[in-house]
Amino acid sequence: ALRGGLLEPQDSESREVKDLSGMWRFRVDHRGEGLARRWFAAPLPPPTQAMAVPSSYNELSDDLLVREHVGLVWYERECFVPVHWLTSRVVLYVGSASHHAVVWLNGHKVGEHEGGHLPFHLVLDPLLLAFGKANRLTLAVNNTLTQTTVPPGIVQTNAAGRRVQRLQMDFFNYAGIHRRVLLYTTPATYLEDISINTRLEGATAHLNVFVSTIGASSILITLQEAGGAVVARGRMPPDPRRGGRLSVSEPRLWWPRYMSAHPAYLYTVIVEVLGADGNVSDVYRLKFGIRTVSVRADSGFLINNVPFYFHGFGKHEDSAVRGRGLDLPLLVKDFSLLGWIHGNSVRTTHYPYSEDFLQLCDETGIVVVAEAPAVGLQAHNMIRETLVRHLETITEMVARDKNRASVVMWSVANEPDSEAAAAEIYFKHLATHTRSLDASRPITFATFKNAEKDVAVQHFDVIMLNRYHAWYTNTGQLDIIPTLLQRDLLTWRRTFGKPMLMSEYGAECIAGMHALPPIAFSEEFQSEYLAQYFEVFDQLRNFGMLVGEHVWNFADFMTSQGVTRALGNRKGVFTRDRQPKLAAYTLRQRYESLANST
Ligand code: GCB
Repeated sequence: ALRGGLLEPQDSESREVKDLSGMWRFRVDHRGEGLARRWFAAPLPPPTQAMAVPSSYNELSDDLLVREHVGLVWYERECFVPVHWLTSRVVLYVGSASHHAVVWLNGHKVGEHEGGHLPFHLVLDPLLLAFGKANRLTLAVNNTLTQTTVPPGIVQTNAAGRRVQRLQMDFFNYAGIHRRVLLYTTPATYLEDISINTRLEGATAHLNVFVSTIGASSILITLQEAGGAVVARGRMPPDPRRGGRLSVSEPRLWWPRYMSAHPAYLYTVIVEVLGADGNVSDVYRLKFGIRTVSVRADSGFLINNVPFYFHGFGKHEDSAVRGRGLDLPLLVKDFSLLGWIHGNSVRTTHYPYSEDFLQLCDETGIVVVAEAPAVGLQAHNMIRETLVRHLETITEMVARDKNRASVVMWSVANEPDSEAAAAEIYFKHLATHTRSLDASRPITFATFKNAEKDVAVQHFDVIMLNRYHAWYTNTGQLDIIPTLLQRDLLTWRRTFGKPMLMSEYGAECIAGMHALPPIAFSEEFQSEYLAQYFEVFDQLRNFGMLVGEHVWNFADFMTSQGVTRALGNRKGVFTRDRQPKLAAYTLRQRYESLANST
């Protein structure tokens, strides 16, 4: 279980960070022998190869058996630890290792973590560290998904005797070290975690600040404007339950883009932790946007008490060569395209995205529905063992992302079998747990089931619907979309009376294929397909029933092989290398007019 917080490592007066990204030594454990042969006890036995960290390893080899490997791979590198770190806590941060990782330092196991999309921090025992010398860091990373992992999958043995991973999700099971690996320090008296809740009362914002610290005598909190001016300051005792309060009159609010001429305003919260001697021991800075979120059945989704309409995308962390590896140029490109197309929101389908992604959302006013990595749960997966892991991954997601202004809603799952009897109690647990961690944000999950039979939606605040009328059924019959969609949405509305977000709709298009009249897989078809949904969206939006629309998908992405997937899923309005299809222009026109009408 998570202990302490998941504060992102940072440099400050009291902290140092060393980036271990780069080339590591790497070996695929084809025979599953590494653990028994104690590959961690000495440098990895040859043959090893160079491997880029961060990246997925799957697309970096010419060998199909590497791409489709199921099981362990090994990463190893040396790192120097400065002598002056002797007086600090030294912590290893791994941003994401898919799916399960075990870590050794100089041959000694220092920890492990399960879950491929959230970071873990391991405090390194000073007795195991060689200060002023080289240390050997070894990670064994396992990509196996089973019936009780989150997300679930099944491993089978094929006719050639090879293990193959069957997935319950429509994206490639990229694996490896996907985000940064860092060493960082904190002083012995330090900030472990911080949470800030915002309340708006007239023209005043009240920030309730809760911190957890180790060894502190008191804590100083300062709120700074972007320009550096101090607007509020307070001292609080080191009691994590009591918290302190900062009040700001006439604050500059964090607004989504298009809702204000100056969106995405961020203050800086500076936390200073004082030790027993009364001196400042630790300093940590948090960029923080002041905003509130609420949901009302009649008026929809409110940000700062003003109705907000989502127009954006489901996405993936996915690109050629790098797979799911953190790719800063790609992030910059994607945000440029989001701007070009006038999008204002993203759901982090189907797992938590990198801190870098969320930071850009905070800074540019892109609103986020943050999703847990629970995709494709079937009835037989909804058992205690899965639930424990599922709750834990939600705990970690909320711990990491709770202070993000851009994150306005938690999604606990995508397309579970929410008509199964087991889903009722299973999803009730998820809802109760998520609310207990964060009462300030609405909760949801994406359903692809029917209003009459869904037993899970009742426990949530917003209904997210994934719909593919005239694609997976009645393929090509564009004319049936308005009728079926309207009937469908009105049934959900009548049954639950909750705000709805169209969280997925879309059709495949192989860029460069054309057909007039429009038929499936052509640019014209995808474009026309999206347009068929717009009229119904507008009707329901005007009644406050629909709070947004997210196209599936922002860009083409890799999936496992199958006869319905030609080198992956082609529902992107951009290609995998981020060039626009015809549908991107259609969507741009709509999103621009939505942006102008807010
Ligand atoms: C869905 C899933 C998404 C798939 C998409 C599709 O409903 O949530 O992961 O990629 O449909 O294209 O079928």
